[in-house]
This record gives sequence, C-alpha cells and structure tokens, in this order.
Amino acid sequence: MINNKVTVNSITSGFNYNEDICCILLELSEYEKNTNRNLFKYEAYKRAAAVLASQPKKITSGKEALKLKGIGAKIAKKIDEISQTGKLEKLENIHKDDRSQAINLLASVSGVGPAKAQLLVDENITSIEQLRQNIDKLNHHQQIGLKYYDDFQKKIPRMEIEQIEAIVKKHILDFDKEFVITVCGSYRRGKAESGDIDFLITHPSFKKKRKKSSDSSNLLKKIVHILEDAQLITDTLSLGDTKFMGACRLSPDSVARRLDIRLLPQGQYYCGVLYFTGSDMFNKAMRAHALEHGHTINEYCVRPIGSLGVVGEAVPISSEEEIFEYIQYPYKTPEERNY
Ligand code: 8DG
Ligand code: CA
Ligand code: CA
Repeated sequence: MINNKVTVNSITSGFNYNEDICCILLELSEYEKNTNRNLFKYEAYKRAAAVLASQPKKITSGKEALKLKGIGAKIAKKIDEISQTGKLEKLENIHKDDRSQAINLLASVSGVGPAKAQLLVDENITSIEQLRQNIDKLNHHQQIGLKYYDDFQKKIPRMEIEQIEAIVKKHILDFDKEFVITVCGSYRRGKAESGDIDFLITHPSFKKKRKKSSDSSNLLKKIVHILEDAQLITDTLSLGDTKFMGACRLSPDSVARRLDIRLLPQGQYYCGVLYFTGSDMFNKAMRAHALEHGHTINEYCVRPIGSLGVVGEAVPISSEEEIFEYIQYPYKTPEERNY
C-alpha cells in the first residue's frame, strides 16, 4: 500500500547501503503529504530516497549525493547533517509535534486521507481509541478500515498470498476458464511480505466503456459474489464496474487482509499489469524513459508522440515485453523492478 507505510525498497541485489538516510527521507515525505499536504515535496523526498536506495555503495556526504539525479541542494544539506550526526533535527522536531503524529496515525487507517485526518485532529480526535468512539464521523470505507485497523497494519506473508491466489483462481476459473488472473503489486515483484493483495483480471467479453446495465458491467460484481460465497471476501470498501476494494481472509479466525481487484479489457491488460506491478518508483523511471523515446505510457496504453508533440493512437499490446520493446527499455523481470 502506498498509503502511510514507511518502507524502504532496496535494489534487487538485496542490500540498501543507504537505508538510514532513506528512512529519514521517507518519514519526511509522509510528513509533507499528511501534515503539510505538499505533494510536490512528498514526491521529491520519495524520489531522493529511491535514488539513494538504488546506489551500489553508501553515500557519505551531501556533495556526493548532489551528483545523483533527483537530489537537490536542500536534500543534500540534510544528507550532510544525517551523515555527520546520525540524525536530522527537523525530523526530531516533527517527532515531538503531537499534531503531526496524530495526523500520521489517523491517516494510517484505510480510507482516511490527510485532509480527513486533519479535520479529525482539529476536533481533538487524536488516537485510534478516540476514533472508535466517534465512528459516526467516518464513512463506510473508513469504518471498515477502523474495524480491521490492527489486521491491516500487519504485513501479508508471501505464502498466504499464494493460498489466496489459488482460491481465487480456482473459483473464478471454475466459473469461466477464459478469465486471466494475475496478482500484481509487491507480491509479483517477489517480495517476502506485502501490504495488500492486488488482483488484475481480464476476460475476452469485457470491453471498455460499455453502456451501464450491459452484461459486462456486472462481471466484476459476479466475481465478487463468487468470492463472497467462497467465504474469502468478507467486506466491501468500494465496488464499481472495474475496481473492487475490500477485505478478505483465509478462514474465519485468520487475519483480515486488504484486497484490490481490477477488471480490465484485454487490450489494456498488460499496461495495467505493468503499472500495478510497480514499484511506484520503477513506473516513474519507465515513464520518463518512454517520453525520452517518443512515447507516453500509462496504466491503460502506450501511445506514440509525433514530432509536433501530438499524441497518437494507442498501439496494440499483447504482452509486458512488448511495452518494453516499444519504448526501447531493456526488459526487466518483476523482481528487477524493486526501486
Ligand atoms: P505494498 O502493497 O506491499 O505496500 O506495495 P505495492 O504493491 O508496491 O503498492 P500498492 O500501493 O499496492 O500499489 C500497487 C502498484 O500500483 C505500485 O507498486 C505501483 C502502482 N502505483 C503507482 N502509483 C501509485 C499510487 O499513487 N497509488 C497506488 N495505490 N498505486 C500506485 O505507480
Ligand atoms: Ca494495492
Ligand atoms: Ca500491493
């Protein structure tokens, strides 16, 4: 979950030589998002952390960091302070700031964004306990997020996702063997643990932008019903024609897990699989590369950009590899996309 969790993705080879600096920068990024609602700074800190995480050695000064793409003078200065003192005074002060800590805490409830968290804190609701006494102030998604607060904080072991994947595939393919089902996100990147489970599903009969009430607009609802009947899905946070967000559990006494399901038309499936495999940072790097090579990519399609800057028609895509080929980016396996 991109959410509020401070995680550090090291490079594929496994080791992040700059984990201490990355942790501090990622905490600053959360602070900018939640307390200041400055998405520009939030992105800048995240970008800097990702660049540092991908370095093959420890960065020991701001001067050295400044040479890296995505690190400017202000962040370099902070890196100097961290390298010399092992900490950052700005972050120490944030830790002492009760309002900021309370906003971070409330924004870690699924469905509670920074703006809602600030509203709640302004009403003197500053703990999960107090939030439980004020559930009337929460919408349906936020109430479920609170109900499963402790469960949703827990990481999901890879083996459990494998079991959930097998159950979903069995029931959905028994219903119709033409479905194609991929678990994306950090699981597909090979991580040992994940924050949530991201299913991407396609079916030949599912076309984009069908009129409401057509059969295909009920397809995702059908999938959700099947998984409810299988006693896997326990709660729905939101359900549309193409996106389900909810909770699932392996058995009545297992931990509840956050589950996302997206249903895509076949033509968009591989762009979707690429996008929802991530990582977020990898997507950014790949999109930037695509632009340099005359293409624009998003979660739906790849389009060429003409010499006058006019964006052309989406090109047909039938595998992830093809997307890499189009933009002349050396293919990377999902496990190599962890930055
Ligand atoms: P996690 O759940 O184990 O914490 O990690 P994740 O699987 O990488 O993150 P996620 O939040 O479940 O998002 C899945 C992928 O969606 C992510 O790897 C890349 C893509 N994605 C972006 N930008 C964003 C974004 O702003 N929000 C979300 N939710 N996903 C995004 O590239
Ligand atoms: Ca997700
Ligand atoms: Ca995920």
